[in-house]
Amino acid sequence: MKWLWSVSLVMAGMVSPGLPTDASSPLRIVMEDGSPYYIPVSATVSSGSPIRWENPTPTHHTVTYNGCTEDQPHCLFDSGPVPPGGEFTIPGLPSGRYPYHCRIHPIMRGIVVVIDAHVEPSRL
Ligand SMILES: [Cu+2]
Repeated sequence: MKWLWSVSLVMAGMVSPGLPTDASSPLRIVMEDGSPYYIPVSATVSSGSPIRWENPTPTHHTVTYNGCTEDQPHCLFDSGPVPPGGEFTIPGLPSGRYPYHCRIHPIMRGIVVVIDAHVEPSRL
């Protein structure tokens, strides 16, 4: 039934079949208890593409943009505690470099590099 539903969406024009898969499906980043903690630790994604962090570890972690401090309002994303088995997804970001860390374990650090997409994201 699932493939039939997908075909129906494409035929109805709700899903553009011409977009590359990396522009529509989230980039996956997996949290780990050991170094490098976020895999990949440096993730590159096109602007407008969503990013999803998954937590398969037995402990809580966060995905917190480094600009998120109590003194600064420049908090572009902060997951809050993501429980074991949980995940956190953000919509597309504009191009730029976004270093982030885990509030609970500050040794955990990663970066998302967003590059300009050549294809306009679909407008639904
Ligand atoms: Cu952590």
